[in-house]
Amino acid sequence: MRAESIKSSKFLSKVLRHRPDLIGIQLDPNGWVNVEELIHACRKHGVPLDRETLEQIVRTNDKQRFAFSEDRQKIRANQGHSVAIDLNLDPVKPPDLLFHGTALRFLPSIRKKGLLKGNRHHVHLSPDPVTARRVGKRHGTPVVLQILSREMHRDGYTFFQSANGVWLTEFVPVRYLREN
Ligand code: HQG
Repeated sequence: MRAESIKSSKFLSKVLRHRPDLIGIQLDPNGWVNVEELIHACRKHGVPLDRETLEQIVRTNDKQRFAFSEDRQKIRANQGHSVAIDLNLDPVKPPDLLFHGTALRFLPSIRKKGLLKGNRHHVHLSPDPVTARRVGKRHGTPVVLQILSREMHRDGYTFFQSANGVWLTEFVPVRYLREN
């Protein structure tokens, strides 16, 4: 992706997940915004976006962070929101194990409190340890935790999977965490 597209992509993440107000737009209850409205608002705020660049960002984004609606009139972020929207995801049975990448410095607190969702809507879990390590690295020295997702599911915890393959759940209590 070109540097300019990466910059626009980061800006889009911010606007579509956390700060639609930055460019004076509102997300609908399911997180969608009209594409033309988004482009217009971005331009008005000095971000030179056009339909072609947006299509390219959605298509080539390394983690498939964004999706168009079926009629391609609307766009939303696939996960990671802090604003109150409902992605309308259906509960899915998770695999036996999932993974969570975090930083070493968070471990003492995680050992005490479990995995908390913080500002986001869910705790984000990865399908494999390699992906989890990459996620953890964003915060410092990475550590990968195993999540006993089969047991959690059996005990009544609900899991969702975002359109780009990230596993989501409300909270992971300490008893379902393994450190090796
Ligand atoms: C940690 C990226 C202390 C948690 C990624 C994490 C993901 C605790 C940090 C998505 C804790 C929150 C989300 C506790 C959890 N005490 N720390 N009890 N419980 N934490 O960024 O999972 O590139 O909000 O381990 O790939 O790192 O943005 O969550 O380290 O899918 O598309 O608190 O963001 O995707 O950090 O990442 P974050 P995350 P994008």
